[in-house]
Amino acid sequence: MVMQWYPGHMNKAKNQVQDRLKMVDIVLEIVDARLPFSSRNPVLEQIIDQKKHIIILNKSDLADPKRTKDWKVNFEQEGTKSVELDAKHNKGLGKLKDLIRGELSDKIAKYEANGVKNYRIKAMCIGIPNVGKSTILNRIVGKNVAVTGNRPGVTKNQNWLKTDLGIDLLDTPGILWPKIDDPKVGMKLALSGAIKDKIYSPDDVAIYALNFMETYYIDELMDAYEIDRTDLYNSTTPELLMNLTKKFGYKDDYDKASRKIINDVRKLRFGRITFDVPGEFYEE
Ligand SMILES: Nc1nc2c(ncn2[C@@H]2O[C@H](COP(=O)(O)OP(=O)(O)OP(=O)(O)O)[C@@H](O)[C@H]2O)c(=O)[nH]1
Ligand SMILES: [Mg+2]
Repeated sequence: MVMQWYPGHMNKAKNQVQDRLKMVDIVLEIVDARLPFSSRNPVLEQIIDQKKHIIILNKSDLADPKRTKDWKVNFEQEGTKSVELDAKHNKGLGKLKDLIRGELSDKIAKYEANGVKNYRIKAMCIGIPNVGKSTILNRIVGKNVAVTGNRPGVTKNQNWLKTDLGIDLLDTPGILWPKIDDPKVGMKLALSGAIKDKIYSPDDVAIYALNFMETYYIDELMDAYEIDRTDLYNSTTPELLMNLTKKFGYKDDYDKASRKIINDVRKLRFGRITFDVPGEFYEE
């Protein structure tokens, strides 16, 4: 399943990011902590390459804490500072603010040495849809000024938000890249909620999720759906989906069962799962 789209507004949004880049002092790249690799937009990465930037691993409340630590080390080794955040429950905000101020300390010192008063630092928030960009900015501002929602494509335009930290924050619409070549990346994006539900086929995504859990979170999978180990070993993943569909009482409605499984993943029925495994992307 190769997912392909390029709605006009995504193209426009990308150009807008490029335009604004000259004006800002720092870029805050927001990724989903459940998929810190797959939720990075390679097109945006290219654009921001030359700019000071940090990575925010948001939705860390949904991700596997051990893997989040591994990813932070991984980014650090690549030369990019990162911080984990749970914007929903407002956890990690202090560290984020310290990191932003720390990264901009040269700039701030320069303003102060030159006697510039009332200076404004400008930060731009970028990332794929639904990773929590607007929620994070609301947290930094301290009130709900940006519109948020649990679906991709909520923010339609760039908006400047003022904070009393002397920082102006630019909220931007989530941007996906034109063509997702790696089917696994597509599955993970669908699972996380970055892609509109009508674009992907739920059984492909559910089978991907079941297969991933069979490999990395087998106990959690068996517990949640009361699956016997022997049954699990004796069936292929598509067979497992068929068996579960019956077990849920959905007869042969695999779509309905698949949507339930996807929902269960999102609602932590199997605990906190991270779908990107550090190292997996560098093997040849
Ligand atoms: N569990 C959890 N949910 C979060 C977190 N941050 C944001 N959310 C939820 O994720 C959904 C999307 O948040 P938004 O802030 O609208 O995301 P966005 O990146 O601005 O999305 P677009 O504007 O569509 O690109 C909302 O339902 C938020 O409540 C978090 O740290 N943890
Ligand atoms: Mg938004």
